[in-house]
Formats: sequence, structure tokens, C-alpha cells
Amino acid sequence: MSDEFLFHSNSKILRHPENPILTRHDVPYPATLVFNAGVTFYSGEYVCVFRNDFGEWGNPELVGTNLGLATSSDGIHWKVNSKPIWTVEDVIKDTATFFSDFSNESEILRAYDPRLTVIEDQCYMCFALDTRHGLRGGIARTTDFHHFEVLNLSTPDNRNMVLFPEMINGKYFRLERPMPVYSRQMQTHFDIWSSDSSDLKYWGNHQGVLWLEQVPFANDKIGPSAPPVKTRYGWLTLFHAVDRDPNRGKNGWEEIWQKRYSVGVMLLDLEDPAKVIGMSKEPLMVPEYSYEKNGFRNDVLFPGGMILEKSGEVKIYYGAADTVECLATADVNDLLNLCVNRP
Ligand code: BMA
Repeated sequence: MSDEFLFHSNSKILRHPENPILTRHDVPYPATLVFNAGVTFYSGEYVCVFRNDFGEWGNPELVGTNLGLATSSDGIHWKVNSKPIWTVEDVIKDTATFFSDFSNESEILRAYDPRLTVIEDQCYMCFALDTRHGLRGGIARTTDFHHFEVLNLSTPDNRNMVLFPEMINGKYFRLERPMPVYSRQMQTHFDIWSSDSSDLKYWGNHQGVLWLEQVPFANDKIGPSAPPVKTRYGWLTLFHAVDRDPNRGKNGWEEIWQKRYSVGVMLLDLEDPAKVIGMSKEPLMVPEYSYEKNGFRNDVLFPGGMILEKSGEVKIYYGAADTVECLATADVNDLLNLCVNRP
């Protein structure tokens, strides 16, 4: 990481005064850590699919994970569905065809970190899937947020997938984050990649998009965060950027947590989205508020949703401290103006 780098959020970012906007207290079933939501606008309302890690408050050994649904008319105040919408049992059932060789229910441990993208009136949910044989990234299609048709699961180790909201040159396009532990010297030097598909099931044409070394405020790994939004200048998108400090010790509920998750912003070419045409050399957001600095894992910002309103306001939804869900806003022109440098 460069020494001259100043670690604070950009002044154009506004945290919502009601943060956190969704917590375990809003959820009418066992819920402990409510965070890392995918948020989009679908069928006339804001839709939020959030991750719920449940267990005992303060105990780092969580019991399980499910996905919950919340809807809203203003994108700030939420009505949470009475039951989780994707439990581990649901995930096992809906991914059964991908595991025909095993037919072993215990192969799947949990699905988490949903990201939502609407393409031609259909909603797609990217998710991470922990299995006993590696971390996989998946894509499911839904129209009602209760039934999910799983279209694709990657090979291990890959996750943090985000879909673009339209086809580009006749192909669906996604960003993703493989974890190449053999070839990157350090076990955590991970980068942002892309791939495309004709049908959302078969993905290929993998290309590197942004390397860790190109981000001055990261020394550990980077990854896609909220699905990109279209502007006339390019695809505007956020990424998470992780710096690790070996001097950090007890930091949250676990014995050791040495990482900090900040947020970067970049602009991708409209016709060739594997090409970064601009990136802010400084972070867009860094953990600063108590709800971002203190929780299960301190100092974590993990955006999973970005909505461009007609007014030009951009809503950024992010998990904070792996504990609660928050909202920040910015003007789209301010975000574009930050993406002036090439990485
Ligand atoms: C990442 C993912 C996220 C999490 C983050 C910080 O690797 O597991 O779900 O928010 O770590 O703990």
C-alpha cells in the first residue's frame, strides 16, 4: 500500500442519518448478523435480499446462515418477510442437479452474500456457496423471491459475482473473483475478473479486469461488490478493497481479525466492460462510523447494491462490520468525476 495514501471516505459520500437501516431487530425470526444485502428496484418497489447469520450475540461460532427478504417503498424503511426465503434446505433442493454425483446433502454448507440484478423484467441473484469441496459462485433466477431456479455454479474457488443489467454485444456479462492460491505468491492476493455467456448457464471468455496491485489502498485482495449501473460515460461500479495489517489483533468477536474492507469506485467501458477506463486512486468509503468500526468483524464495508435514481442520486447499500445493513448516497456526477485516472 502506498504510504502517502489518506484513509478517509470521500466527502461526496453521505451516510444516511438513519443508519443502520436494517438490523436483527427488524427480523421476526432468529437473526443475529443481518448484512451484505443485494438490493434492487423490481416490480414497483425496492427489494432487499439480506444475509442472516444466526446464533448467539457476541459468540463468533454462528449456528447457520439463511437469506431473508425485505421490501420498501422508499429504499430506506423496510418490511421484512415473516420467514427466511432461502434456507440451507432450500439451497440443497434448488441446486440438486449440480450435485448428482454426490447426492450428499452435507456437501452444501450455506449460501450467502446475494447480489440482485434485473435483466428484462427478470431478477437474477448471484450468491456465494460454501461447499465441502470449495467456495463456488452461483446465479439463480426468480420472479417472486420465493422460488429460485439455479442456472449456474462455478468451479471452486470463485465468488463475488455480479451481473450487468443488460446484454452487451449479444452476451450476458459478469464480474467475478477467483482465488488463485497457487499462483499469486501470497494466499490472499486476489483480483477482479470477468466472463460472458450467451445463456447465463455456460460462462467463458475469462479476462482479468483489475489487479490488486493497481489499487493503492489495498494490499490483500479486491473483489466486485454492487452490480454495475449504466451511465453515458461507462459502467459505474464499486469494488471492495482489503488491506491487512499484521499488527491488528483482537478486533471484533473473533480472536484475530487483521483486515479492513474499504470501497473503491471505477468506470468500465460500455462496449468492452472488461476494460477499466477510470478508477479513483483513493477509496470512496472507508470504515469510520461506530456501526462500521464495531461488530462481528470490525472495520468492514461490503456493498452489495447500487441504484441509480432518475434524480441522479446513487443509493449504495452496504453491510457494515458484518453485522448490520447500511445506506449511503452520492450524486452520480460526483462518482463519475472521481473515475478520472486510469488504474
Ligand atoms: C469476505 C466475505 C464477506 C465478508 C467479508 C468480511 O471474504 O466472507 O461475506 O463480509 O469477508 O468478513
